[in-house]
Amino acid sequence: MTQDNLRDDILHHLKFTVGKDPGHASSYDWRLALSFALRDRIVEPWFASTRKTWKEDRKRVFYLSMEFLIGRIVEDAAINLGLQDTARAALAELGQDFDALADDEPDAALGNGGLGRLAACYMESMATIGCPGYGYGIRYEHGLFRQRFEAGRQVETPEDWLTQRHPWEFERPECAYTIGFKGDVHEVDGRAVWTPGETVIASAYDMPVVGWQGRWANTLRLWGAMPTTLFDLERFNRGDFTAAAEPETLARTISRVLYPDDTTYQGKELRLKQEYFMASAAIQDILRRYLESHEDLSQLDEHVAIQLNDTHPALAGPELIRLMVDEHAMEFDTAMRIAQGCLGYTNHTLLPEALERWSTWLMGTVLPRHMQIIEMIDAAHATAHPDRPASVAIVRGNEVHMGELSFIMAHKVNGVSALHSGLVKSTLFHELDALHPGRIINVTNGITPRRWLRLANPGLADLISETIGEGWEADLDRLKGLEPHADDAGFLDRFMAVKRANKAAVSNWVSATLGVTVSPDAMFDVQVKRIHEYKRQLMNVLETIAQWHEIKKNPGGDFVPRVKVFGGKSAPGYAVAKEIIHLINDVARVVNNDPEIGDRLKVVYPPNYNVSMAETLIPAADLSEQISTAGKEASGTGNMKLSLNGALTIGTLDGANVEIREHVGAENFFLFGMTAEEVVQRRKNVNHARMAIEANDALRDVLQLLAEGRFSPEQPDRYHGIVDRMWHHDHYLVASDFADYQRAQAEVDAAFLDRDRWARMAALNTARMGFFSSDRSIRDYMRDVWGAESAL
Ligand code: H53
Repeated sequence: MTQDNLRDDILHHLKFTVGKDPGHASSYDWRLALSFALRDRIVEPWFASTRKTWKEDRKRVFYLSMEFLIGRIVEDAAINLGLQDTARAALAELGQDFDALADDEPDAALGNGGLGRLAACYMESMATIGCPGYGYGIRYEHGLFRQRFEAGRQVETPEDWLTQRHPWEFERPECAYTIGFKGDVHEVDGRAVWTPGETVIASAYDMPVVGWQGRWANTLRLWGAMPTTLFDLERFNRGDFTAAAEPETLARTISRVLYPDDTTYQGKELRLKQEYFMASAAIQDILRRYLESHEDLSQLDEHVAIQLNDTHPALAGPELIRLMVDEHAMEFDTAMRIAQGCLGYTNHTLLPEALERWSTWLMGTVLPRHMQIIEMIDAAHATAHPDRPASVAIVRGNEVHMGELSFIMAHKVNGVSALHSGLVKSTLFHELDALHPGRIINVTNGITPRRWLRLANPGLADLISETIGEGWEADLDRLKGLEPHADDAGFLDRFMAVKRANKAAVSNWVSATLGVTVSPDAMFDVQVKRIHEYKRQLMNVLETIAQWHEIKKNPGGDFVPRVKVFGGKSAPGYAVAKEIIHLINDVARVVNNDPEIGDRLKVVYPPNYNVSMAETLIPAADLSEQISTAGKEASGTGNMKLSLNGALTIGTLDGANVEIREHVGAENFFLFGMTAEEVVQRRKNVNHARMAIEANDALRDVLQLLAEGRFSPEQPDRYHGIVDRMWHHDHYLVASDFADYQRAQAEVDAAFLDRDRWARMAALNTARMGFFSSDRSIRDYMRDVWGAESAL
């Protein structure tokens, strides 16, 4: 692919696909033309991959997820095709700037946070490895809301990525399935017949996902909902315009919006419909594909692996059984065995508020046949395990428990980090584990190094290639080759020069967008993730206040300059998280405008943290805050991105932090806080918070400042709720971990002052993160769960 070819293709698409004259084309037009030209290059490997999988009758993996947090696509595609430099040069000839066009692309924000981004990394890794795979999800018209701050408060506005043309999708109107809801079930000749009361159509939209070096491409198939009944012309002609459009409105509601809750469960009927809509469309599509080349479904589990990304797609199990039994006349027991052979279930949380449960009434109303099948699954399990405790039943207390359903329907259940998988075994599914030893396994999460290093941090990526040679992007263990250079002053200078340049770029951006000046020589201390009590952004901001207070008490003192960077959204209905956001913004306003503080402390909180912002902030971080209450963060993946990009972690022994610390070395990680067991013990002391606060003058002062309204003079009682909860309902043990957190922060300061030591530690973090490539995670799944092989 030469520069001339690509230039001509871009011009061709600008003219014939976008319909614009170069003289009048906007950045948007040029970006579309570039996208189409790159997309053309994916189509060949995409077809070739499908043909090969088909011809060799390979086992295929279907990854079902309600979220795919893809982010931008153009640059990622260019990089994986090896065409980034060519595209840059071709565009330059046309008077266009590649980076500006890449920046023009809206994020595909079809996810909330970690779980959705993980699904996107896994799609990319499957394509890189050549694992024949399909992603199934929903084509939400509105992805995750946009976040703005108004007087420091989070305000949500709708996200509308699809108001622009989406050049990466292929519409497949011919690939459509009917999805039923409600109605009733009758018996006809001894067979159950479900007559749905409502139906919608699931219509497919395909996105090719190309792997590193364009050797393989898989499909991400997203379903859009359409009405089954056409527009009611008769009603329209009678003048009843709203009623005429009613079926359409009803149907489209299903794929209208992404639920903005991360790790909380809401129990809304529309959400249940969305989950079934996706699961049913996926299963119908899987069976249709399979039956194109096989006689019947008896060997399905030898050719098909279906992964449930959390319980959200769990209805795939009952739906698969329903289709095998009701439509393909299979015996229930056989259908159950085959379904279990196909299904794997990934658990992503132990938080009780995140575990999905549906009232039997709602399930029975919305999906009457599935409710029967769920009861049959439960009964079959009870029969097979006559001594099973009542607490493992799927249906109990008038609720359907989706965790138990997923566990029982799957042949493998996995947690997402070693610590989390251990806790899944010893707590959440303790009794089921005893009945099914060996079913629970661990697959530690991973991240794709193509997006999170090659794309996000080209300076560091180039330095790595110059130092250890090309090819580490697809074999991340090779980063180990950097280790000997951690003692080479010349290398460390270059390593830190890259970091400095990334920080300078962020500081320019912060100054342009937020009007806050930050020095690139200060330590960039970054906490970016969803706002949640268990992630303890509150502990970070309280420590920030303590630091401000220290400087105020000793204005002539020496302090290591820090920029506290926060990023993240709260669920719209999560009041406590929204108070924390407000507090961070109030603290930022006071601290940043305090002339006595100067460069020694700044707080920045750019609104609307998303994948593209992560790509900017992560390469500029010196310190990575991974400070969740131990036992609460299942894995974390931001922790991996930051460490890979040379940030040192201050963190608790939670989720994948444990394994990161083992890999990078305890001496290159700032550990603090209670362990998961200590957390459980500590909570038994009802006075834990009061005792911790009374023993810590700095924390007491901070709470006093908050109580006095020092950060909200216009409304002095604004943070009384936070102060009160700190004293009396500190469920996530902020107070109990605070002193040790401060101790660790002081160690961070000391290490940062020793520039050489810091550089060495940072470089060793990058060098030792190979294990956390999502390629390794996908290989683990292929071997331990899916029984699938690479087709490359
Ligand atoms: O999944 C990530 C983990 C992270 C965990 C997150 C998650 C969601 O984003 C949403 C729902 C849910 O149950 C869990 O909180 O720790 O890294 C990917 O496994």
